[in-house]
Amino acid sequence: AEMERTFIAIKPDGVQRGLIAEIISRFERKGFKLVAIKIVIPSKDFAQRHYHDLKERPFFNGLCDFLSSGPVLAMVWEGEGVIKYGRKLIGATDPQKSEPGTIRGDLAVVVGRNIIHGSDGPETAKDEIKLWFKPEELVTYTNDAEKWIYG
Ligand code: YYY
Ligand code: MG
Repeated sequence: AEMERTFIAIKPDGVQRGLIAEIISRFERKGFKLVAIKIVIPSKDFAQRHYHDLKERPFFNGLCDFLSSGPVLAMVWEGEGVIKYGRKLIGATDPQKSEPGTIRGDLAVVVGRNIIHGSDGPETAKDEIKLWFKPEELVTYTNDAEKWIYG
């Protein structure tokens, strides 16, 4: 299997709304493997670094204020195709456009409170994992279910 890792974060709205278990469950049931997890309140400076690609956008300041407004559940998930498929599980950025069955489609209503972040490609996944986690926080292990998930 061609294993990849992606950075997934439940934003302060998802944490406050009690959606941690619901969201983790969707990645876990799919067959992806959790290799890092922690809860943190990011500083505004850290939020700006996380969203640096968006610094010219009009919503950048509000977005960074929001991300640093409370606890964020930061995770790394591993699996074949997890970067792209993780984005599929999450759904479109604007929950008004996310399909039912996706995390944002089922659980969020407006773009400014869309409850979850997921890396959008291999390069950002690498950068975001490095920003949020120390190498020793990533756990490499074999899950016995893998032979049933991948054959
Ligand atoms: O990767 P994703 O989270 O789906 O969207 P991005 O285009 O990277 O934007 C990051 C974040 O910014 C988005 O999840 C909500 C917020 N945002 C916004 O508040 N208003 C917009 N018009 C676009 C994005
Ligand atoms: Mg993005």
